Amino acid sequence: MFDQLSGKMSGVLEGLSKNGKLTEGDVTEAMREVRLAMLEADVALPVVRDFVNKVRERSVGHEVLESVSPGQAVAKIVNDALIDALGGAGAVPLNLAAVPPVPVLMVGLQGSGKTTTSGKIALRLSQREGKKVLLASLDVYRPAAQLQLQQLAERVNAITKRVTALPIVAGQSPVEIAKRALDTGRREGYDVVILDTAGRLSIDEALMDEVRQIRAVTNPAETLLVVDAMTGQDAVNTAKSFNEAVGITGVVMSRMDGDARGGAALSMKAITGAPIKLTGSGEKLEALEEFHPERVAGRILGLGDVAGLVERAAETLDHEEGERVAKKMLAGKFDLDDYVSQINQINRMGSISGILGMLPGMGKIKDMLGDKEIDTSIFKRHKAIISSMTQQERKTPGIIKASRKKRIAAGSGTTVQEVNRLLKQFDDMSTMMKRISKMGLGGLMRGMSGAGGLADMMKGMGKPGGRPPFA
Ligand SMILES: Nc1nc2c(ncn2[C@@H]2O[C@H](COP(=O)(O)OP(=O)(O)O)[C@@H](O)[C@H]2O)c(=O)[nH]1
Ligand SMILES: [Mg+2]
Repeated sequence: MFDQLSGKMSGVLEGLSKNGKLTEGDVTEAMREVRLAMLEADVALPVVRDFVNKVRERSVGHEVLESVSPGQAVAKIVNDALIDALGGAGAVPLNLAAVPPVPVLMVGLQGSGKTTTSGKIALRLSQREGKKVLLASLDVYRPAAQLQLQQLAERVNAITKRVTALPIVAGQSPVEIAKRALDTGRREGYDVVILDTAGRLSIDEALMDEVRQIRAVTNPAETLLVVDAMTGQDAVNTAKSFNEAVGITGVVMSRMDGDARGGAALSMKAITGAPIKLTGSGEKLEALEEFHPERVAGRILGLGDVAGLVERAAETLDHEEGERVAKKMLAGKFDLDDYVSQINQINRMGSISGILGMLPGMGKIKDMLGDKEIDTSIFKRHKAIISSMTQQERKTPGIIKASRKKRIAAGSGTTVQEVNRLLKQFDDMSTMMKRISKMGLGGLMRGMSGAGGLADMMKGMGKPGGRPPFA
């Protein structure tokens, strides 16, 4: 997700930062490239046009072009405009402020991921907020669909002990099931009732009618549309139709783990007015994330998503290890041993390409591997190289000079070039992390645009001996 766009956008901004001075012509040229990159990423045309105009307008003023580092000033404008397009700073949380049992209605086309997402949301609410959740399948067209939700509920319940599926009663209509779900929820003291509706292969009146009827009898606090990120513009058009026909309160974008180009995420808010609230990044129950526009913008511009990574690490690793890694990362102090520990945890944390995208400076390793299948053998080789180092070398890689490199390469069955590459990449990673840690986790969370955010970070990077921000 966003790989190609990210590569191009950071390339354009890097180009701008190289020049000390910028002319209006430079900005125009850069915006032409940004426009192409966004169109290639499948961003909707009106959104692209708006974005480019906005950035151009803000960039060609005197304050920007005559500033000390105009390239970085433009980069900040681009960052802000990306955050806007993605829905504005800060994740939009699920709204569960209603009298329990709070109904949450899941809608969308067939195969978009509604049932899976219902299970994921049940896990999240029961695990993090201690909510008691009832899952009800209103899909009466495919008998297997109700069983699918029942099995999901059992899997979630095995983890949190607070989730149940509404018993299946043959012959009931979706509206009848919805009423029964709310009655059961009330009687048995559930906090949330998730109503998983049937989809259709395409949008039709019958589907919309059914959703409208269910809405009318349940009055849901959230009507969440699940769309498949891989379908690009179609996802946006689907959302537009659903919003016009039945009204939605938020979008869940599934399959963010696929190689979608990212255009749907960038177009959703502008075209539909509905915020993306959650994203799905895999088939596992844990693969559900909040959507933080400022973090996504950071990833698109190659700044990495350290906040997201730290969060994910803290959730997935055992708690102590999570705290330890998070602290060291934020202190800009992690060493090669920590890198190995990261490698060891990567499988547990989810898709490798997802993690690589979150690590600042790791974009290059990803390019090296090509964008087909991420080949995990590189990590095995890195582990081999690091295991051939002494304790001291792992803590202070700076001491590894020519003769040590030869010894390490021989010991690990690799080459000096490979050792060099690992050290260089590790160095890139540490530099980037130190820089990001300067603004603090809080600053990062508040968004990369505010005071103490990207602007401050850029000041640091503009210092003599500093590196360009997007290198
Ligand atoms: N890779 C990936 N697969 C997903 C994701 N969400 C759902 N799926 C898969 O998509 C398929 C259809 O999902 P399902 O929940 O049954 O869709 P529904 O018809 O809308 O209820 C299933 O095989 C899911 O495992 C996701 O975020 N990533
Ligand atoms: Mg389903």
